[in-house]
Amino acid sequence: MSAQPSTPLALSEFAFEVQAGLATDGQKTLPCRYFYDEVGTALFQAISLLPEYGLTRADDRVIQASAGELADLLRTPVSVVELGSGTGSKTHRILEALSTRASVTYYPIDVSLTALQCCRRELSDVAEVVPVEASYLEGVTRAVSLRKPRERILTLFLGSTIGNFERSEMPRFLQQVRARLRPGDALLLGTDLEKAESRMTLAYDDPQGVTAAFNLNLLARINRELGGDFVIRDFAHEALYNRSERRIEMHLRSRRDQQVFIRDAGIEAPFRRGETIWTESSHKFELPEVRTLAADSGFDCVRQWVDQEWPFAENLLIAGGARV
Ligand code: AVJ
Repeated sequence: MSAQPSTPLALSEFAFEVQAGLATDGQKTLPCRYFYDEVGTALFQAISLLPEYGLTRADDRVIQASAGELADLLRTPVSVVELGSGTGSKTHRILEALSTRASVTYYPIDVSLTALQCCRRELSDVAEVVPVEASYLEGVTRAVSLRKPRERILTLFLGSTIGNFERSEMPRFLQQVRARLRPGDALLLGTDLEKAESRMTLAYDDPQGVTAAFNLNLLARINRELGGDFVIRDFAHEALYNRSERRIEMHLRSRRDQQVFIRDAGIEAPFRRGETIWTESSHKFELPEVRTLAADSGFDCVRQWVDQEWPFAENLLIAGGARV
């Protein structure tokens, strides 16, 4: 009602999504992929070091422990395609395990050139790194078009990023990945598992406030890039566990009645005290559910490796039901 979308010029994708998410009478939302500007990427790296956020370390441990077996299961020469440009020890260990057989080509896919450059620096000692600056699905299309004869593709989708999708969108996304692969190609999928509620909520609301800073940075980014006038201290970070949907939801709650003007999105957004912007969902999984998700997407889940300290699974999916 009171928010007035006006589009004198073509809006950037960011401006368009901010307008769509905030100029509504219903639940306000912002897409979580906009967390990751330079500040947000640094804050996420800090989150992954917090004692309360065990997810990244668990992902890393399972990969260190399973990379050898993974390489044995895949046997034939492999090119690795990663959704998101992995850095550091996770991807390094996988490439290293695979490269004992034959030289490996590695295609990191990311929309951030900085992330891709960083990734090339860290991984070119174990693989030929071919960065692909594109969205995930476009990137997969491009990478598989460069496949050599008799070569198998291993796609990596780590860190439980799949958990940020709506549950109903997960099979659709994985089907689209599957459609670009051949029978016998593989997808290694990282999924955070459901655990005690207090552990989950603390992981997304750490006492040092790093996750709060990560969440609030989205408003600061709108101020920086779109000429917004958010007063950051007038919003509070919140993380709650939605039991029926089995997901952590992050919100930014308005501390008072206020109006926020965002120049480049062409809106003046009204907030009631207590109203929230829903910024992220992180779905949690059960092991059988991942096997069903795989089957619904045209994959066979042939192996699940689980971390005992922080329940997290690495799932090996094979396209088209072909045997490994
Ligand atoms: C990187 C998407 C897996 O959802 O747990 C961390 C992002 N959000 N703390 C997650 C995140 C809040 C993270 N992923």
